[in-house]
Amino acid sequence: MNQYQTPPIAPTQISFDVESGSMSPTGPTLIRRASDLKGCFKDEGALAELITNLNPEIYQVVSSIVPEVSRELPQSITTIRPGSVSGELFMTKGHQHPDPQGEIYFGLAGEGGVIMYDGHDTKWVEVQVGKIAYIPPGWAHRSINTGSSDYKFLAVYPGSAGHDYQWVLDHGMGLRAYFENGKLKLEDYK
Ligand code: PAN
Ligand code: ZN
Repeated sequence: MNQYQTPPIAPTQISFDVESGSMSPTGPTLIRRASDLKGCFKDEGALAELITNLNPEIYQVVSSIVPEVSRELPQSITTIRPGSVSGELFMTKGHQHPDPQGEIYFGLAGEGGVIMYDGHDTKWVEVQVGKIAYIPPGWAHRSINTGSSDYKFLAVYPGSAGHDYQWVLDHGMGLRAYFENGKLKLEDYK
């Protein structure tokens, strides 16, 4: 054991399966349904209707065994289902890292991207298969499925970064992503 291992994670191989969006050995899995995304979509009435009717899964996050603790480098695969609420594309809740540190997203399958917002400027970065989106420290981030199949990406982030969801509810994301006339349309948040 060396001085930095708290708790010790042995050097290890982690497999990821793009088809199922899973990792092995696997850590915690989180499923977020429509009811978990209150406050995210502009059309709150349409979201409420979706919750009453089906409350479908919007996305899931499968984590590896590497824990979210200081000096470790956890990873997770997010799978966002295709769909929209009144044209606003299915998305993750989005968060800010309270301990501002960089993060990378590797595109694994489908079509999507990430809205980043630092409280002043907002950026849209596509995340295709074979591309990496770099999220700098201090930029809140929210992922969007812009296609008609599952959109999957692998996230790698510092274990001490933390996740602040309230920041996005309080500040917004600068942009909203819609599917209109067969293509992606980004609009001011409002
Ligand atoms: C990602 C996200 C994941 C789900 O692993 O946590 O895509 O998005 P929300 O956390 O906003 O629900 C990441 O950015 N981790 O830091
Ligand atoms: Zn993050």
